[in-house]
Order: sequence, then C-alpha cells, then structure tokens
Amino acid sequence: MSRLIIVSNRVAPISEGGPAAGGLAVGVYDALKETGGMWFGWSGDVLASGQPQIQLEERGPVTFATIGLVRRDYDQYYRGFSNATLWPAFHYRADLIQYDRHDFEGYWRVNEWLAQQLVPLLREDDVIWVHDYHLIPFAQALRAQGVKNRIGFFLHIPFPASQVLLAVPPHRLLVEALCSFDLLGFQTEPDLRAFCDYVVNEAHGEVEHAAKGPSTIRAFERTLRAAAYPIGIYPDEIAQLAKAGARGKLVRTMKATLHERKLIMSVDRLDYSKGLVERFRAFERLLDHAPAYRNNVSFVQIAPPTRADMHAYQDIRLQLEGESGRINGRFAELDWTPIRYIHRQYERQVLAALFRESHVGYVTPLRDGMNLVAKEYVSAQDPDDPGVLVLSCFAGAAQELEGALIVNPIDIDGMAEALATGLAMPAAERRARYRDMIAQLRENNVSVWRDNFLRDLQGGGEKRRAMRAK
Ligand code: GDG
Repeated sequence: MSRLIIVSNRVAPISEGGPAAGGLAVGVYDALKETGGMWFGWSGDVLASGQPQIQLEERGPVTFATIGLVRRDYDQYYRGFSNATLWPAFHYRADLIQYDRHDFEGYWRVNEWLAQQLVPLLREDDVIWVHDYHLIPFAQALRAQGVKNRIGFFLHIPFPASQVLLAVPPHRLLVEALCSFDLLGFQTEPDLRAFCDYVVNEAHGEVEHAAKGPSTIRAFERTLRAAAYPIGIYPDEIAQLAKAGARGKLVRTMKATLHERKLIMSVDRLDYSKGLVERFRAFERLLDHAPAYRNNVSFVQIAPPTRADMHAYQDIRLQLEGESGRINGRFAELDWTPIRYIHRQYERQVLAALFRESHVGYVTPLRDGMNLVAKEYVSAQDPDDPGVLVLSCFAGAAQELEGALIVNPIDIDGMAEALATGLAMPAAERRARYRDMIAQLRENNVSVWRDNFLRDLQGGGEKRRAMRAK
C-alpha cells in the first residue's frame, strides 16, 4: 500500500487530548492517525537568523517532519499573501484584501523552498495530499523538480465567486497552479461550482461533469479532476469526550454558576469571518425583544486568539470587547452577566462538555468552508435531551445539517428569532432534528472524507497510467 504524505502549512502540535484550536489540524490528524504516514510542514517556529533544518519525529504510526521559517518568509508567505490577501478574498471580504507584490513573490518562493525540502523524503509510490490555501503552488513546485507522484489538494476554506477572486491580482497564476494537482477537493458543491465557473469563463477551459464521481477539468494544458468532499469528524468520539468532560470539576462549577438559567454556547477562533459581532448584536436583540429572557439565559462565547499579530485581528478583538462590554453594561444584574466572552483556549473535552450542557449551539459565521464546531456541537448532545443548533447558511456545514435552524448572519432579527425558537423548542422536535443530523454525521465521518478523497486520487492515477499504456 502506498504511504500517505500530508503536507499542510502548519503541522499541529498534538497533545494528549488531540490538537488545539483549528479545524485543519483536527481533521488532518484524525485522518492520519488511522492510516499512518508522514505529516510535513512548518513547525510554528520563526527563526531570527540561520538556515532552518527539517526535524523528524516518529509518533506511533505517524512521522512528523517539521521545519521553521525565517522571519522574512513568515511575514511574506504566512502573514502577508496567505492571511492578508487570500484569507479575506476567499471569505468574500474584498474590503479587507491587502496586496503586496513582494509578499506574493515570498509566497511563491516559500512554496518552492518547502517543495525542495520535501523531495528527498519522498518515495516513488507515495501519495501526496496537500492542504489549504497556503500551498496552492505546491504541486507545480514539486512537478518542476521532477516529482511524478499523485498529488491531491484539499481546500478547507470556501472557493470564492470569480468576481471576488478577480480582486486578487495574480488570480490566474493561482488557478493555473491549482491545475498542476491531479485532484482538487472542495468542501461543498457551491465551492466546486465557483471553481468550475472560473475555469470556464475566465481561463477558457473545459469542465466535464460525471454522473457519479469527480468532474474532469481541462485547462492550462492540463487535465485533472475536481469534486466536493465535505470534511467530517468522529461524532462518537466527541460524544464520549462530552460525557467524560461533564463529570469534570471545571464544567460542574461553571454549571453551578448558571443557577438553572439556559445556556447558549459558541466557540470560534477569534476571526472576522466567524461573524461574532453580528452574533453578539442578535443576542442583544433577543434580550430587547423578549424581556423574559433577561436574567434567564447566559451566552458563553469562547474565542481563542489567532493571528494576533495582524491588524485585522486586533481590530475585531477590540470591536468585540466593545460590544460585549456595551451589551453587558446595558443588561447585566448584580447576579447575572449576559455575555461571558472568554478570549482563551480550553481543552477539547471541556468544550464538548459545555456543548452538551447547553440549550443552543450558536454557530453563525459570515463565511466558513465547513465549520467543524457545528458538527461537534451536534455530536456532543445527549440524545434524550439534545440542544438546538442555530447555524449560518454561509457555513459549508449548512449544506448537510438540515436539522439545524438555518439563519442568515446579516439578519440580526432573524438570528434573534432563531435563538428564541431554539430556546423554546419542545423536546420531541429537538430529538427529531438531532437524530436527523447525527445520522448524517456518522455516515460522513472523517474516515469517509479521507477515504473518498484518496480513492479518487489513487483511482485517477491508475486511470491515467492505463491511458498512457495504450
Ligand atoms: C478551517 C476552515 C473548516 C476551537 N477553539 C478551541 C478549539 N477549537 C477547535 C474546534 C474545531 C476547530 O478548532 C475549529 O474548526 P472550524 O472548522 O470550526 O474552523 P477553522 O479553524 O476556521 O477551520 C473551516 C476547517 O478548516 C476544517 O476543514 O471546517 O471552515 O476555516 O475542532 O473545536 N479546540 C480546543 N480549544 C479551543 O479553545 N482544544
């Protein structure tokens, strides 16, 4: 059997309880721990000087191959083009896109350099699976060094509509580079459609849809395949974590402070794509319009820091601190704080237990490739007395989780209404919605995601070889 090589920007530090905040790390680690193989990428270290060296570490069936970045590469490739240009563009925030040619050159250069570092570690029959927007040029860079292996790419974030992508000056180079992969995976059908639309209308390529399986793309003198592979989780593992966590002291103490009030829970990296400000305002609207909820419901927002050295992230933090302070100032009582906004990370087990204890999971990103929190929330519920998921229509997860109360995060009144509906929903309806969603999550768990992608990546390779042999 071929060895699986995972390449992602960051190789996540894995602690006893699994990876910390970040959906890619959670999904990739879950996928790799069963099959074994190698995980290659940035260690998270930024070096002031010197030449970064690869570190190899064997842990069970997984070899972690990590390397540091020098300061200039970190600034141009990671903070610059990846996170100040691509992240906002791919999340439809054309207003936040920053572009600097030198950063783009740095992005390309670091991709080529990382590819060079990986080449000596590769074996002929390795299957290479590259993840996310930091590494769009990676296959092109490997091919330039003579690598013939099958190389697939999975985009964890949305693929934007062409009119938004056109705002990124080197959009054509990016899509051309994507066409060097053998298989492209997107989170949802709308993302796949957006990519195909660019190929046909901007790159004058061709798309051939298959009745079943990936579409065939012909563009930039390459033929490749592309499909939607919605990422999953292991729902039963989360349910176990939630049950164990609920017995822990931290969660019991927290529950005691609620004094029987209902609980609304949110967990997100503190990112402007997650719609936190709109979410806070909708909770305020609920308290305005339904005074019975005052002093009867608490909203806990856990938002661990992320990319805190970037302006846009400092701005959203300040904005959120302002909003939570203002709303709490308006409504708090001596014995009740409406919003508990916590800017730090907790263990996975604690999060799962808080999901289980809560009445509403409030997951309302402005855009999100998938959103694993939504899936974790459902998985953590008590099947006899489940909470209700309020979910943004702009999260990829909304394509699958039809049992959620789907909201538009721009519609503050609509979100406030959904919160009220969720808080008052009868048990029979909550159970029916939960059953529907948990069945879907079990059927499309993270192994299914991985296996479907790898089947198509390997299958595509065999088909190509057979075609060459003719
Ligand atoms: C990207 C895409 C896509 C959060 N806070 C803590 C913590 N987390 C964990 C959550 C969840 C993960 O981090 C976040 O995943 P999401 O999917 O919600 O969001 P992104 O980080 O933006 O992930 C996203 C994903 O990749 C996978 O493809 O779904 O659309 O943007 O697992 O539970 N974990 C711990 N402490 C925290 O405080 N331990």
